[in-house]
Amino acid sequence: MSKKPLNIGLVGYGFMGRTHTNGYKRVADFFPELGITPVLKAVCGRSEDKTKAFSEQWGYESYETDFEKLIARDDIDAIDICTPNDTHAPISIAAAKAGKMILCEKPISRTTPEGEEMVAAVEQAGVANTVWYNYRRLPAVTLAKQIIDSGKLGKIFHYRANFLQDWTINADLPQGGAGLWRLDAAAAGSGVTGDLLAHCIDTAIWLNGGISDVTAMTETFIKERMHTGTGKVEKVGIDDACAFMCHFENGSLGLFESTRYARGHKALYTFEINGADASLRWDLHDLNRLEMYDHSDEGPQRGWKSIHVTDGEHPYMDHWWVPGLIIGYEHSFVHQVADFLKALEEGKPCEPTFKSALETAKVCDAVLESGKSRQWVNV
Ligand code: SOE
Repeated sequence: MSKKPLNIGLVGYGFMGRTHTNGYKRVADFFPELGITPVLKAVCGRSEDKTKAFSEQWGYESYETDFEKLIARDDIDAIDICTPNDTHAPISIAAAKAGKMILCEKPISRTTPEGEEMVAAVEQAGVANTVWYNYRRLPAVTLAKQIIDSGKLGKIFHYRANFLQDWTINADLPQGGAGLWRLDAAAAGSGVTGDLLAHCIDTAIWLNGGISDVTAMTETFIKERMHTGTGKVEKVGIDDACAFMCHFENGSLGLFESTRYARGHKALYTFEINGADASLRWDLHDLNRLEMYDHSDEGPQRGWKSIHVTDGEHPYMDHWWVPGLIIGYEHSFVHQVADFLKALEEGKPCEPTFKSALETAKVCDAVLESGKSRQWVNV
């Protein structure tokens, strides 16, 4: 059966350029039922040498060094944005005006107003859009969503999440440039709040509903760093660490912490949700497992159980190996591509859309504002 091609124009060839491209390359083999298939048409980056090398290594048919030229091409259907956060708005808005579909890396934008312009652009153009909050698509996290939606947990009292890293403790690390743009407030918008807590907030809203108000504490431990762009030592404008408390609209209480200064932790994303009847917890370092405590289990046998989310009946798993065999981080991106293509076929939105992802941006902005004012802030 011949499939309908979806011609991809990827902007950015860094870490996310690789994860997304891997998703496009794997999806047809593992989701053969899809009638649309991605085609690696072109990759775009500012450095010609690096862009050309990436296109050859990963199998793109061509490359561009100017995103406007990429967007203007008639043979491109969808623009995938894998560049630093300050470029998400201009690329998305130009792509929407040209009628292209858009898949944008998280967070949607540096700020809520910037995100609002992006939402207006895609809605006016009527183009398909999504933001890559990939952790939703890990089978254990999707299973948590199914269990919560079934009502099994009863009334929810608590939601807590952490995202801990340790890669910026070295004061000699510069701000700006490849990878390190995450330390430059002008490029990133914020530090751990937009980079890491955004993941936790996206998952939390998806699992537990909207957040109404927040109170936060933020800290910048290293106040000055060499700026790669200017060659000068400059003030650091990002939050290195952030912790916040919040109320969810369903009446439950939230507690979130993120830092790049938790020595020993590389990407420890964990969440736990406690209801009157059951609790769930998940840990990215053991991503195939979902832990559950069910109070309706018989008394003496009651306790936390660990569900190995690798059976054919578990979300996405019938597309992979045989029961009991694990999958990894990269599969979440394959799943996001599969879900985007399926949504296109069905004429439905692929969550989180720009509009839904704006909710996460609003919580991030409220958290940053509260970190400055030391007051509760409504979202
Ligand atoms: C930062 O180190 C980072 O790469 C984030 O930018 C990603 O979104 C996260 O998934 C892993 O950590």
